[in-house]
Amino acid sequence: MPVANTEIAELFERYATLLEIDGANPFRVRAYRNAARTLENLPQSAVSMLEAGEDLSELSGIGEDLADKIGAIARSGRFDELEELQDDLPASLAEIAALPGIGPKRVARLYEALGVERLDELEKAAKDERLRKVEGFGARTEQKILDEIARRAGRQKRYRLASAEQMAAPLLAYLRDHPGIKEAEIAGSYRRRKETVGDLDILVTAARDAEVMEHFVAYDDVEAVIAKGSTRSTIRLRSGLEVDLRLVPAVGWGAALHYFTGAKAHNVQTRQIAAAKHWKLNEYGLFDGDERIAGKTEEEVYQALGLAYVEPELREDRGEIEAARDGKLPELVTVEDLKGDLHCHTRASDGRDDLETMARTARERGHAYLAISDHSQHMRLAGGLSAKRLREQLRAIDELNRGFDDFRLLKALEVDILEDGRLDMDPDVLNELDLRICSIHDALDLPGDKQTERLIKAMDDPRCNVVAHPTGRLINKRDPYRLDLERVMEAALERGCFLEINAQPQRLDLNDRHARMAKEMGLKLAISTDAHSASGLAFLRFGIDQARRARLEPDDVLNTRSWPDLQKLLCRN
Ligand code: DGT
Ligand code: CA
Ligand code: CA
Ligand code: ZN
Repeated sequence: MPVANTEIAELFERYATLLEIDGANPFRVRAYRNAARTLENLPQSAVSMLEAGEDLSELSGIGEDLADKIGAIARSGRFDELEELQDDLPASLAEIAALPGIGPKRVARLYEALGVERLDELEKAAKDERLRKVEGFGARTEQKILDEIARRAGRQKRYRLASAEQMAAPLLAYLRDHPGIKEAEIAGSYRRRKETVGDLDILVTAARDAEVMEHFVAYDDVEAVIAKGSTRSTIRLRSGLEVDLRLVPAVGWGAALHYFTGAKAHNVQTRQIAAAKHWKLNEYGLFDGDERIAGKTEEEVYQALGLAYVEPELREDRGEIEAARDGKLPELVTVEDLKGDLHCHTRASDGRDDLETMARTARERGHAYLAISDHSQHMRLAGGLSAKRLREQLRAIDELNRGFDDFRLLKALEVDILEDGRLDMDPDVLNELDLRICSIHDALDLPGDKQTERLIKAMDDPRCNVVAHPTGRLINKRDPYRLDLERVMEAALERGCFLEINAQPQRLDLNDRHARMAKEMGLKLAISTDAHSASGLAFLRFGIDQARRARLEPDDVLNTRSWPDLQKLLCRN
């Protein structure tokens, strides 16, 4: 049964939160959190690993007990312990704990002091100014909570691209497996690689039409069949994600793929170009009266309209039509262009694997280099490195590098930018590194001008090379901090610093619009995984997705270069 890793991770996360509210043993709480994180960072689906007979307890952070629980969830789609706990503690408490600035301890306090169990009760308590009377809450928290509740109410659920992919890939394989189905592709925002998707739009052509829809609605993971027709059906998966399936004639495959890939605003443009030639473009083809001009392939449709082929990632009506007409489309960067990865963690801080495993895996992935950038000591909870521990790591890196002739570990550090803009490491030690990744992890709610100055001050230090996850946002979880990104980019450009596209599926930071802004200013970017395990090194392609949406070409990306060339570029003097 295809339960996505992220779904299991969410169950564990919710369980950990409820345990914490319940005052359970912190080690137990942490075990579930760690397992959730391992699952989130796992590139293969845990369920398919189980099906292949693999032993999940070999994954770090997952013991036999947790491996059994994952197996049980995979079989039943349910997590019994969570359901039992929810008999005693209202599940809605976990929802409240997830609000920014609250957390499990404060939920317990609210529950005891005011009997607040649900979001609507919390909202009422905040509106009645009763919250501020509880220890640890003030008028400001009250307002923050009200803002957040209002924001959530106005938002339909959108799924992170990587989560959608974990649900889409097995479904697509299932469809392609059917002997009557010839072609099957996912169109829509998914094909455009948008950072979140609202629903999946699948197109198929078939030899035996009648069987297609039966096969589709018989899929294991279906929670509800919303509509079932002869050419179109809609289902809802257990995660809540909806999927549209359309059966289209092969002769119009390209036109349908174009139409349902969108975006709508792009389609409006292409339809107008057709109309100006007195033609008609729709999901069945491109027509001159009754005569079909094109429609079998997308390439054919673009060509007939006098346009170069536009990659799906660019189809957002952000100038791509004009570029396609004038032959000025960018040669988009691909994952094969990347020569290495410039940000990752090992066990020395909060990563899961050791240096050697990270190195071996990166080399097997075809990387020529991997920068080891554990946290600096300001990140105490993440096991940040002191100067002494960093120097030990540098020696271990030298040792390992002696064993490679086609690969190199780069010496780096993810240095915390302190609240006053200083870097959290002795300058002499920083000078011993190949590069320095700098980032903000605390005081996220500074006013915009202060946060901007903090970042620019960090870049004033000639040792700063790359600013990691520059806006700090977490998709669907945390907004970016207040920041004048344009000023930051200008400052980076003046100083010979760079910014990052962090490829963690929950970060994608910079996002596509910001990355495009950088490109237009002439600022190059790193695409890095920020991997916290060897398997996390597979996430580069999610960074590439957003880079392509931002029109980035190989030259715009730092790590398309060999290490000697990159080294020259990083040199700030
Ligand atoms: P989503 O699902 O919110 O992430 O975004 P999309 O882009 O996948 O949008 P969706 O699922 O509503 O529709 C899929 C594609 O179908 C959309 O990108 C363009 C096309 N489409 C849907 N409705 C219309 C329409 O009314 N006019 C035109 N021209 N195209 C449409
Ligand atoms: Ca869609
Ligand atoms: Ca749709
Ligand atoms: Zn990091």
